[in-house]
Amino acid sequence: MKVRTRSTAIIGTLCLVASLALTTASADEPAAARQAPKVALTKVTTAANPSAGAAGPGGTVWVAERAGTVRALSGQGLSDPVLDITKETTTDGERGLLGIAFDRKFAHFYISFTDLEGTSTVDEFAVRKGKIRPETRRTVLTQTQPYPNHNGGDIKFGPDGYLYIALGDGGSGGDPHGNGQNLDTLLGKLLRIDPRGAKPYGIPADNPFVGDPKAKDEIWAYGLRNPWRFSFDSGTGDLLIGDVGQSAWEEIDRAPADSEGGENYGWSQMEGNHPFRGGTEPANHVRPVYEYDRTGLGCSVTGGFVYRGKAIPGLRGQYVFSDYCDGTIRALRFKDGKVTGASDLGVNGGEVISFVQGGKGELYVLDIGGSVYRIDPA
Ligand SMILES: [Ca+2]
Repeated sequence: MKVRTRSTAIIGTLCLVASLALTTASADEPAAARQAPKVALTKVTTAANPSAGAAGPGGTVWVAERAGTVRALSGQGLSDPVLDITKETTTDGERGLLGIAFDRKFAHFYISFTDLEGTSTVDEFAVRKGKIRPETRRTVLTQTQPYPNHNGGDIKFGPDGYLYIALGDGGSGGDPHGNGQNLDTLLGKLLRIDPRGAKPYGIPADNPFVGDPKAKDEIWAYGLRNPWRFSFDSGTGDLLIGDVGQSAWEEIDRAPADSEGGENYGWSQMEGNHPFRGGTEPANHVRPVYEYDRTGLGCSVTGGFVYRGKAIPGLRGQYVFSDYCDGTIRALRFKDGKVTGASDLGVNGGEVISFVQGGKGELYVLDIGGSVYRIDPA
C-alpha cells in the first residue's frame, strides 16, 4: 500500500480527473492498425519504486529508485546500490530521486533530486572504469521550490554534449506565480548548461537568452508546466517533451534538431492548444505536436523516446510514450515533424513513471510500483 500511496502522490494534484482519449482518428484506424507493430513487455527485474534510468557503461542500464538509490541492471540482474542518497531526499509530494544521466563518454554521472528542503538539485560524480567515485561529488545547480509538486527533474545530455534540465513551474495549481512565461526564473523551463565548462557550470554561448538582462542565461525553452520526461531522438536529434497538463490537456512538444532554442510552449497562457483560464495565446507559442484530453483513462503524460532499436523494425522512428494514470503504451508516427498517426501498442506498463533507452536503442518501461519491463517484439 505504501507503494500506491507514493505513486499516487507523485502526480499529486495533477490527477484530478482520471481519463484519457487517445485521439486516433477513426478514419485512420486501418492504417494505424497496420502500422502498430506487435510488441510485448518482458519483465526484466523488480526495483523499489523505480523512477528514472539511463544507459550505463558496459551495456548496463542504471535504474534510479525514488527514495534515493541507484542500481545497475545487467545480465546478472539488478545490482546492490551503486549510490545511496536516501538520507538526503524525501518522497513526499512529487519529490525524490527524479533523474539520472551519464555524459556521452560515461566519464561523469549526474543525479537530479529534491533535497530535504525540497530544493531541486543536480549533482555530478566522476566515473572511473564504470564506477562512481563518491569523493568527486559536487553540486552543479540548485533551484528552490515554492511547492512540493511540479518539480520536473529529468536530465539528459543532448546531441550537442550539453546537459538539459527540466524544471516544472514550481507547483501548486494554475502557475500562481506566472513562472511559465517569466524568463527571470528557471522554473517552468528546459535549461541547457555545460556542466564541465566552468564551476559550477558554464553557459553555452549560443543559448537563446544570453545577453538578455531580463532572462536567465540557462534557459533553452520556456512555457512548460511540468515537463516530467523529455528525450532527444537518437536518430535525428529532435527534442520531444511530455508536458503534464493541469486538468484538461496532456501534451507532447517537439523541437527539431536544428532548433536555436527559445521556444515558448505556452504555459500558463495555454494548456495544449487551448487558452488556459482566459489566457491569450502568445504570438510565439509553439503548439504541441500532439495532445489528448481526459475523456479516457489518462491524466498525466509520461514522455518517452523515439524508438531506434533493431528488435522491432516496425516501431523504428515512432515516439513511444505513456500516461501514468492508465499505463497504456502508445506510439506516435511522424512525417516532416508532424504527427501522422497515433497507436495503442496493446500493452500496459502499470503506473508508467518513466522510459529508459538502453545502449542499443532498446526501450524499458518503469512502473513506479516496481516492475521494469523491456519492450520486445511480440
Ligand atoms: Ca504547452
